[in-house]
Amino acid sequence: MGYEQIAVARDGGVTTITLNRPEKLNALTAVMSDELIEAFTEAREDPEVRALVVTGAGRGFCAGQDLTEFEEAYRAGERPDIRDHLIRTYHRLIPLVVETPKPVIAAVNGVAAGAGVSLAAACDVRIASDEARFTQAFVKIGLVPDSGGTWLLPRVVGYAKALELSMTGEVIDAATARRIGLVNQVVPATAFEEVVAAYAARLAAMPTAAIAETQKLLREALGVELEEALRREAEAQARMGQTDDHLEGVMAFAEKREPRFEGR
Ligand code: LHQ
Repeated sequence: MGYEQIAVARDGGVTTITLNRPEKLNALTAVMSDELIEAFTEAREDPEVRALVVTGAGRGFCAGQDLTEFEEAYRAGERPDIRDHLIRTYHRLIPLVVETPKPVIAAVNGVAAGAGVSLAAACDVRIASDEARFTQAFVKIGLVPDSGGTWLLPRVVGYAKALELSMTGEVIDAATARRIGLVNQVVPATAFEEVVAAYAARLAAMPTAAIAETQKLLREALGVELEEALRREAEAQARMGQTDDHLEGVMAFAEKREPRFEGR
């Protein structure tokens, strides 16, 4: 389908979803949320898609909720219930990103604020341009972190840092984000697209069935006892042991050649 506020492109097994409101630093509207949900759903269901990249057009990654969507109502003296908006947008989008059974890379090209940080944190890997900045901006407008911010950020940077960033709304640069583990790597802006493309292609060539199971196991292991984690690992491993990719991996090792994985 044609999109208004995002762009979707395919290159081999990699789908790139670009937030496309550069003049507003890709602030999230209800329309953009719906389009992201549609694009993620399609990519999830398409067996040819083996890795995803989420990025922003222009100088921003995502400035969070488009505040003008609320401004008009506030000026008119209305106080719309934010909960309804959250349920209709982020409560559908964020779990969909987290649970996508394929590697999802946030290519954070520029500033990420509020729900933009949540969107990046919902991805599996974050690669930042050295021009990226991050702010848990919610507190600056008298709000609590939403869009999964209370759940995602502590899992990425730990409780203490998540709480500090959420209480201060401090803007941190890419190097600081790397130091606290908010991003996996920082790349000079001039090499950014090339590095992201190579990283995505590398992930797309991996045994993607095993990656899907790995994502789920790690995510769920944070909430279960060791015994239960061991049981789930064994169950998943029994399934993976039956895949063509497992056989191919072992054969390639024995034959001293590169494996050719097909995701099954
Ligand atoms: C924007 C935005 C934006 C609209 C930049 N909206 N236009 C959920 C439900 C309900 C309510 C509220 O929240 C939520 C979840 C959330 O995400 S809350 C957090 C919402 N986001 C923010 O509070 C961030 C607001 N933006 C900023 O603090 C700055 O723009 C950052 C730090 C992101 C970037 O600063 P600069 O690089 O100096 O850029 P800028 O401020 O000049 O922005 C460029 C343009 O983008 C500008 O428009 P203009 O027409 O004046 O050129 C901004 O108004 C627009 N823009 N963020 N969220």
